[in-house]
Amino acid sequence: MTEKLTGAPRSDAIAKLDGWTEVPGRDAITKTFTFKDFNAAFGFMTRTALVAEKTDHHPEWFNVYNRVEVTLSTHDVGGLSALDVKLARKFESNSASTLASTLSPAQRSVYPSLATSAQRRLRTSSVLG
Ligand code: HBI
Repeated sequence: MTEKLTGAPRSDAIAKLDGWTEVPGRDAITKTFTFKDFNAAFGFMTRTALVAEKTDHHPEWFNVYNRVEVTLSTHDVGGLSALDVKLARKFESNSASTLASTLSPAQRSVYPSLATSAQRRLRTSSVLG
């Protein structure tokens, strides 16, 4: 059973995350991710949505153009839990690996039909070396 984080375990867990801050008046953490454009932001949301679904733990998020504001809290326990910390880490690793945010418009135009970022990454590395 997931339990709410409190005291030192809670503050230590937040301190180890990169760029997440506490939400005033809520037992939750938040981070705003900024990408090159909407394409990159939505690619990030697409992949992290699949992670959330797989882990059965979901973000509260807001997207406008290249910005994704993410808030994490565990509704079942009414506050921050280890599930939020774990999902925060997955969001961080995903934002770093969002390839669409690194491809130039010219490069991206070469791969309009690639189905997955993995395929895109494979093709790009072979092209870009
Ligand atoms: N996502 N953030 C968050 N918090 C929850 O408590 C939660 C969830 N996703 C699914 C989920 N709980 C299920 O266990 C059901 O309680 C809906």
